[in-house]
Amino acid sequence: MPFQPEVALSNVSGRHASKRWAECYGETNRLIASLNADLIEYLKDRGYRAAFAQNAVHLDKEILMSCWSQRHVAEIAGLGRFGLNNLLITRVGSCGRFGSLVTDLPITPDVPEIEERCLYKLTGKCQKCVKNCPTGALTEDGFDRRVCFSLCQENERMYGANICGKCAVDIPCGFLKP
Ligand code: B12
Repeated sequence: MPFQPEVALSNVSGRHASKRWAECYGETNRLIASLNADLIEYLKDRGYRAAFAQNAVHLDKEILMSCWSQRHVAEIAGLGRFGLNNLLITRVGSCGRFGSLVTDLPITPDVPEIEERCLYKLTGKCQKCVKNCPTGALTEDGFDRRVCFSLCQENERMYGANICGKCAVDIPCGFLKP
């Protein structure tokens, strides 16, 4: 689910996230849950089993990981490739969010994509996401989830949402034309 470009634009400047970006975190969480509920009902009405991972939005605050990775599910489902920003870049970009569910509906599986979309991975240049990161959590060598989390917590104290998103906005792969 891509964000609207104006939501991304609101989050470009400053160390902290914009209020709009923070509001959209809650809005998209609710949207993902309601889309999942509708899809599950649709599939069940047609005789298939379906469910979503209840713990998918929760993270274990010790290890800062969830037991369900939406990004890995999306990668396996052929929706995109990981960028230097550590986000999955789909055909419409990396400034968006994912939801998923499991079902026994027989579907021909898609295959993971092979082509890179990250300019840095393609050309060795760009690194705009690294430059945008206010904490240095994101570097050419990788991503430090604890450092990222510390700024997400600053935003949580301001807005009640554990977010940041500077690595997803004002970058060439934020929004792509399919
Ligand atoms: C815990 C968590 C965080 C923590 C830790 C982040 C981290 N990356 O570790 C904190 C709070 C710091 C955080 C920050 C952010 N998060 Co967050 N977060 C999650 C959450 C709840 C769980 C992630 C998790 O633990 N997964 C399990 C581990 C094992 O997998 P992983 O984190 O996906 O990490 C793997 C990838 O980096 C992958 N990887 C990297 N390169 C490659 C290359 C290949 C080929 C492969 C196969 C894998 C791979 O390997 C990593 C380790 O195994 C997910 C929702 C979910 N349930 O998936 C959202 C989620 C990952 N977050 C998301 C977002 C948008 C953000 C933020 C932008 C904050 C914001 N909303 O403003 C930042 C971005 C940080 C970043 N650049 O990664 C989105 C990502 C969307 C996207 N386009 O990729 C998700 C999927 C939420 C959603 N429903 O859409 N987040």
